[in-house]
Order: sequence, then structure tokens, then C-alpha cells
Amino acid sequence: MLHQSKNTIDKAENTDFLPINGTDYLELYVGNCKQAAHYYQSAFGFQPLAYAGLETGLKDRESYVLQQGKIRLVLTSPLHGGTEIGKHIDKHGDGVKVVALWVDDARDAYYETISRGAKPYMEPVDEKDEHGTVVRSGIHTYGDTVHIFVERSQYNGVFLPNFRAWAPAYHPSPVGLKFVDHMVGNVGWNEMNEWVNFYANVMGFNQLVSFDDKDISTDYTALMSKVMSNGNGRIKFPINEPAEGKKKSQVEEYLDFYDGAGVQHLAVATDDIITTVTHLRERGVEFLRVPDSYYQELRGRIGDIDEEIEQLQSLGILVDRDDEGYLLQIFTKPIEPRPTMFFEIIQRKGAKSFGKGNFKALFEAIEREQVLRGTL
Ligand code: TYF
Ligand code: FE
Repeated sequence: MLHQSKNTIDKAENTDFLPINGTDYLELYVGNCKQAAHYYQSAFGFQPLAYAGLETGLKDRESYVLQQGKIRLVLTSPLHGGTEIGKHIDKHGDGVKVVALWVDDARDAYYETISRGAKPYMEPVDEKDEHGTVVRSGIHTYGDTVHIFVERSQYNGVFLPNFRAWAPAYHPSPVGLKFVDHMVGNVGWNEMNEWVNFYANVMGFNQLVSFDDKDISTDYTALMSKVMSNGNGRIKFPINEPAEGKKKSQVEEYLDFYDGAGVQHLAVATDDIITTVTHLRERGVEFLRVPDSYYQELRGRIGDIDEEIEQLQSLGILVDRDDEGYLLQIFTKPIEPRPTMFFEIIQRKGAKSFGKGNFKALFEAIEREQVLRGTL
């Protein structure tokens, strides 16, 4: 950037009042972070990174930080009853509390967004230890979810001040997850545009695409979705709302069980989805399945691809094409007792879209799960 002439810096970047370098971390509030950390290591191949808790002087909580590629997860549990964290878990079950965004200036990010109407969550603070200073600030978004802005250019510790390195002997290998591709929020009835406007006006994001119930024509599932993206495209937040269908929308089911708006799925990118999904399946991660007829129709719909269709079929991987290329994706079942959050594994081969051609098959697979749960 420093070596670029001014003219080559594109317009969007000049006018971007909230430059974001990427997702910094996702913090989940969970009932038992110690066991959850073991699950994310064993099943998903996340590597141990940092710890904070009683042994580092915290009195009210414990956190484990895990990393794979650029994806950092923070798993946090309360140490006593009656805490804000405990209330969050009681209301929502395990779920994403913080979507942290990596910025160059966390004070700027805070005041730019607050001045445009964001609700404050955390005033800018300088957090220091022997490895330097991190500045963090935060604002509210949908439901009880928050964004924390993280400025870490003056810091060289493992994660954040007051965390210490966590390097247990047990560390199963990674499965090839690289970065957060997108992260989807489910919001209440008729609230999609409110949150689309929040990301546009308060955060300076642009709308990439929009899906309505006509794109999504299964018997039951009805939802609408708009994808919001920041200036440099590194952050993509689809926002879903339920729509009236013949029976209960999957988004409505989520809202019932999460008790409000929240993060629905975390899409993580790999550059070799066959290897990644093979490992995840071996480690016990459960995925949704589409009928075999999906694969009979696939070559006609998609044309030539690098992968063997039989192999995709045996792993349950879905494929979609757009003007720019194709993508491969697969969805886990919900990863907690409530039918709320799940993961998507995605590999992009040129395509910048979200798998619209798979919506019908995918949503029918979700509906079969809803029937098993008795919630449809
Ligand atoms: O993020 C997306 O848009 C795709 C498809 O409830 C999708 O992954 C959309 C809504 C949904 C599940 C998947
Ligand atoms: Fe997705």
C-alpha cells in the first residue's frame, strides 16, 4: 500500500470510513469451554493457541483460544452463577457472542460507527502487557451479538494481553481450514432490511446480492437473504429473515431455539474440500446429505469440473456454478443440542456467489432434519 501511487488506490478504499483487514476472532459463549476446546481440536482440527482464566488472574471466566489458518475461535465459560456470560448461555445455548474485526484504528472504528448510530458495547481501551498494546472497542449488532474492533499493530503476543500461550501435548492435526469466507446472521420477521441498513449506513458495507422466497422454492422453507460486504470484500455477512411458507421456516426454527437473532452459520474456506471433508468425517463431524438424484443431475447443471462426481457424492459435497467459476460446499448438522448454529465448508474455484443452485436440495435436506426433530 505504501508503495502504491495515490491514483491506483481505488475509490471505494478512499471513501471507506471503516477499513477492515479481516475477521480477527469469533468468541463463543459456551457451557463448558474446556470440553468445547477439546471438540474443536479433535473434530475440526483447530490448534491450541492461548488461555486465560484462574491461572492468569481472571476471577469470573475461563477462555481457550484455538486457531486454524487465519480462523481464531475463543471459547469462554463463566466460573460462577449469575454472570452475563451465564445468562447469555441460558438464553441462547452455546453461540457466537463476539464477531471481532481486525482494524488499523479501533478508536476511529468506534467513533465512526457510533456517530452513524451504532449502539456502544465497549468504549475504546488500551490493553497492555509485556508484548505490547492492543486497542479494542465494540458496538452492538443483531440480537445479543456484538462486533469488537481489534487494533493489534503494536502487539506481538500470542493473542491478546492477559492471555498466555497454551500449548498442550495433545494437538491433533489441522484439516485444512484457512479463513472465514462468510458469516450468516438470522434476524427476526421483517428485520432483514433494518440490519441491511445498519451494515450499509453504520458500517459502510455494500449489498452484494439478494435472494427472496422465489429463489428458494421448496415446499416449506421460506426465507429472504441479502449479502452485505465491506469495502475490500474481506467481510461478507449474509442476513436472513424468515418468510411465510407452508410450514415453519428454518430461520424461524432458529429464532425459536436461539431465542432471538444470532449467528446462524460460519462458512470456513479450504483449498482442498475433498481432503478437508474426508478428515472431518473421520473425526465424527456430521453433515447434511442430499439425495443421490442430486448427483445424477449434477454434470448437466455444472458441466466439467476438476473433481470426480462419485467422490463428491460419497462425501456429500455440493457444487454450484456462476459467471466466474464454480464452488464446492457442504453443511454440518447443528453443532449443539439446539438446532441453531452450524458450519459450512466451502472451496471457491472462481465463483463469488453463495450456492444459489444448491438452495433447493440443501433446504430440503434441512427440512428432513426438521421433521426428525418434530419442529416442522
Ligand atoms: O450463506 C449462504 O447464503 C449459503 C446458503 O439458512 C444458505 O450458505 C442460506 C441460508 C441458510 C442456509 C444456507
Ligand atoms: Fe453460507
